[in-house]
Amino acid sequence: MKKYLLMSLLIAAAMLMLAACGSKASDNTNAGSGVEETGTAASANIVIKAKRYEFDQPVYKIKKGEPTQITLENEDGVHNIEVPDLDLTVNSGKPKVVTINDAGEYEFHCDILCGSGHSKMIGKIVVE
Ligand SMILES: [Cu+2]
Repeated sequence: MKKYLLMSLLIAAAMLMLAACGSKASDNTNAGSGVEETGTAASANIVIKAKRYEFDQPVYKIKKGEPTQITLENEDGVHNIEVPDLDLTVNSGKPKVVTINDAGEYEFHCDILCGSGHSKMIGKIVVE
């Protein structure tokens, strides 16, 4: 009887550990969102133009899995874009080539305190 109880405890503990590992693994994939910054040549590119206090488009589209150069141009003031869900920041004059492997909508914002309308500087990258 004692042996049976011990076995059940061991099995329960093993299941808990498996469950914990399983959720951790899926957290990691979400956090990374499959973005890779690559040194390879881009086969597509998008240009995001920023000025006080807006971006030139509400939505920018990127194809899933396609190396895409993201360029930020500041038309006035000093702005950048930060995409928290992709762990990605693009500064003016420093284009980045990224490959995003997970389709979805990724909100970005200006991450440089550029003035009174700073908090309105929000846009979206749609990956499909
Ligand atoms: Cu700003």
